[in-house]
Amino acid sequence: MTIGELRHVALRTWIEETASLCGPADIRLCDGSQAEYDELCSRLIVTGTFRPLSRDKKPHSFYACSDPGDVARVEDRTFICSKTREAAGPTNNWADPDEMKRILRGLFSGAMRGRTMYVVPYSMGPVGGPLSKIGVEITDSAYVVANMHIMTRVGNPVLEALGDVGDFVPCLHSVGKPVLPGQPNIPWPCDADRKYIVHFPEERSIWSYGSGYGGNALLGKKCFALRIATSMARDQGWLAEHMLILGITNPEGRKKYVAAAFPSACGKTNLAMLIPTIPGWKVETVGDDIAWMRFGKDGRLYAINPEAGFFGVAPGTSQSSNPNAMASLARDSIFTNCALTPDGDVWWEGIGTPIPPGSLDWQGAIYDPASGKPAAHPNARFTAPAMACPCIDPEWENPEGVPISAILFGGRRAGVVPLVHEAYSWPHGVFMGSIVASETTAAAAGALGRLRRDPFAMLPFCGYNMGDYFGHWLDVGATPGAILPKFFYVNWFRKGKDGKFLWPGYGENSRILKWVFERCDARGDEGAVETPLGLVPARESLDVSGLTIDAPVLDELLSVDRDAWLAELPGIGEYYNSFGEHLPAGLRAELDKLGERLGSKG
Ligand code: GTP
Ligand code: SPV
Ligand code: MN
Repeated sequence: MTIGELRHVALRTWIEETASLCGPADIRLCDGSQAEYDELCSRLIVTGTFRPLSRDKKPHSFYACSDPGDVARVEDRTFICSKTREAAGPTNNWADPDEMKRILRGLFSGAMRGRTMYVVPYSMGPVGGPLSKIGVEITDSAYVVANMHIMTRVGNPVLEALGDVGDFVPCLHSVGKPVLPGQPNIPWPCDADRKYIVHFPEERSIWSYGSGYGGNALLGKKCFALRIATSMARDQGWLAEHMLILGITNPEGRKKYVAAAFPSACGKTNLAMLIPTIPGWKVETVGDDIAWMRFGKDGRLYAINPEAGFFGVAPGTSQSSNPNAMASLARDSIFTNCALTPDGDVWWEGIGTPIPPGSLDWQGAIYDPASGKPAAHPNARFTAPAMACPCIDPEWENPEGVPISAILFGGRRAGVVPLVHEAYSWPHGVFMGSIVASETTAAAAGALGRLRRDPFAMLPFCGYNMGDYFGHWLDVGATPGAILPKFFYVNWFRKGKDGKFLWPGYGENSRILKWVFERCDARGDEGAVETPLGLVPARESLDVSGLTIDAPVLDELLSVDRDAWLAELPGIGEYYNSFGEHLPAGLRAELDKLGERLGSKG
């Protein structure tokens, strides 16, 4: 189909206006076919963006190195341009929408000269499903289109579902590097010093300029499925969350679904694909990064994974830590900022084997182990099809979603937060989510290991005032007739005095999932012990059979440090004050209750 043949007038008009603004050499409407994907990959080999990996090692897969100035999400260049600053709230960068449009029009003017402008219709969620939504990304990056092919459902079926008048989110993207006459094309074009990742929540549109990397450029992911979707979800009474979704089956064959919100690079992909170390239990993956949830007719909360692939952290992924991820990326995948071995395979720190001599680092230079630098960038990523995951859940593409029994929050926290605790109520769970604090990771540009509040793991992803977002969660819990999931807060990252993790993590996290599973069926505080923070496992209810862990270590992991929590209270109070009148009274009340349970004098 050509652009002129498109029957959707608003879509055709937007494409034509964008083309006249950006001035591309040609326009291509993507059909989503395998032939199109293969052709894109061939083009990317010509520009030096892709190097094919060895057919014996990783069939039909490619290695890409980014510009060193374009390696992660850029939170300080990400904007929520609602009409008022207040609507964006204190946690987002705000700019006046008219002023921002003026800046963006200037940047996009002629930005695609000498390039192909790709028009990519895509669906977040199974095409045509009741919870699914359509976006159209216009981009001048073939790398982005190839990744969108894996990460979302793209092409003709989406256009059909869109029909003549359907709603879509316009997502405009340019790497900001026109190819001028006589200039060679470069492998990773970008405008590293002038990035703008901009959202217009009222208009429900996205403009992204200057970056070709991950969440900055694959606009279906964080920009649409979280920032724009949160604002849709608030208006329409559902939830768009930075959560994995997994199914867990007990030895009797009973199954429950669990969603979990952990900040970027804090273990969602690993938990979603976990292989239980406890006999007879099974975990299956619905999604590893994003959940869209709404109540079903039976009153339960149903979740879909809006994505179709995994954009996973490569370093630390190995046959022993996450064999299911290793199988997912065994073929048909794209690897960005990994190292390349002389025999045409990829490598990264923590893959489990030493780096072969003569490997290239993430910049394509011969790797020198004596340099002390990592060979793969810490935010190196694989883009792999979800379908290829050996433990993909049979229901993962059910357009109605799967019923959620428990919601987990978590973060990277060396101290203070116990291995697991359960909320006393829905408002208490919302309180827990609101105070999540985590050490920053390489997933975003900026300082590493800095402790910050990352409420609901949504700090960089909430498209409106975070105080109102907390209120929306409280409202959802008050839905008449709702059968509510239970809330838990986990921390795999508590460290001992020696600086080492106290908990082995990964597959051993199944022990915590088992307790969560059993708590969902339990009456009252069966299997649990009350603490000021919430319910922690009664020692005999946490299955540690076959695990070598010293009793004092387990005590420390499950302990609630009253003094440390008393010391946290003023900081939480100040943090809450930053939301002003947007902080729901119900959360202030939960903070007061925590203070009372801790025995604080006020
Ligand atoms: P995003 O894709 O950025 O949203 O990240 P994610 O939340 O999916 O994180 P992922 O599962 O990719 O894990 C990130 C890092 O945490 C990797 O280096 C993992 O090896 C490490 N990790 C994951 N689970 C555990 C765990 O249970 N214990 C410890 N110590 N590390 C873990
Ligand atoms: C994250 O940072 O949470 C990611 C990677 O999942 S990105 O798609 O780049 O946002
Ligand atoms: Mn993520």
